[in-house]
Amino acid sequence: MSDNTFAKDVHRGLSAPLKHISSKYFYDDIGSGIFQDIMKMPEYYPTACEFEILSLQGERIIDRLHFQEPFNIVEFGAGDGIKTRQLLKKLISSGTDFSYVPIDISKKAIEELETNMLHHLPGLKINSKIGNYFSMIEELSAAHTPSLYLFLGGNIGNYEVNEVNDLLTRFNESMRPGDKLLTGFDLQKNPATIRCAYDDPKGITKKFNINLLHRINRELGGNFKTNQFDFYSHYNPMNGEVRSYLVSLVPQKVHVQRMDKCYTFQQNELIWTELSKKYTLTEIETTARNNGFQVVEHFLDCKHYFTDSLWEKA
Ligand code: AVJ
Repeated sequence: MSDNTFAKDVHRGLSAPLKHISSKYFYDDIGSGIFQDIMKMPEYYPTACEFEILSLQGERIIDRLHFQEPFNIVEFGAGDGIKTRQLLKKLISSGTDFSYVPIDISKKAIEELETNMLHHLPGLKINSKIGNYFSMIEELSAAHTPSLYLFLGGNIGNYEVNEVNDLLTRFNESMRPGDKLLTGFDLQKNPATIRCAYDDPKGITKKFNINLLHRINRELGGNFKTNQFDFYSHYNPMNGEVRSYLVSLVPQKVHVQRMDKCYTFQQNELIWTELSKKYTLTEIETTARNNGFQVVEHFLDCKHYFTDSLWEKA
């Protein structure tokens, strides 16, 4: 991503009547490191749940693909790949002929993932792609190889309903009939459990959010005094939405060199940073149907906190 897009998005977000910065900007090198720490917190349950699903139910997921070999397993935004590895391990040990195709916009992320995967699974056929999801799906579809697309980790939770529909429609249009999509959705559950996952006692999630301001200081020459901002996260069990914010503790002005602009904050003014939507199984089924997919099966962890839902292009 070019710095210029970041500068434009920050400018637009901080000039809006309700200030906002997109959660996609959390993940610079430092932010990705803090996210690794979040995934290790006992309160942040989704990682362990999805690990359990892919470790214990990998064979059952594979059984429902009904693909002719060779096929592709295509992954969007693989991260460290530890969870995906559980699934790939099963396929390799059963001698299945497939290629693993991770797609990411970051060359560095792809190179690290490749090294790591090959270290653990030396027999893996890996065909990494650097670039945009949609153009890559089209390229893969043109080769007529059956494909399972992975969109794991609950990343879909960061999208608003209309964005989810746009994204899934575009995936669907680029896929071939019979291709499958496995998506991770965090499920609605005891609201207190969800609240603790996003408002942790050690303040790691706060640090993750404050890093956005550090990133603006580092990359765009901002002068945010980060100790003059707090973090606030709210779960609304009526609609399944966790929304997270930075809060300006005092009236203040912040200058950003790159844009040569000043942004004014009132006391207690918010910067909205993230949506982490929690779904019901019914909502997931409606979402699938509305975007041209048929649900094959939901694979839940034993606590029913999370699902990897397998869909087929109808
Ligand atoms: C990586 C988008 C799934 O929303 O749960 C973790 C990111 N934000 N804690 C999520 C996140 C705060 C995470 N996703």
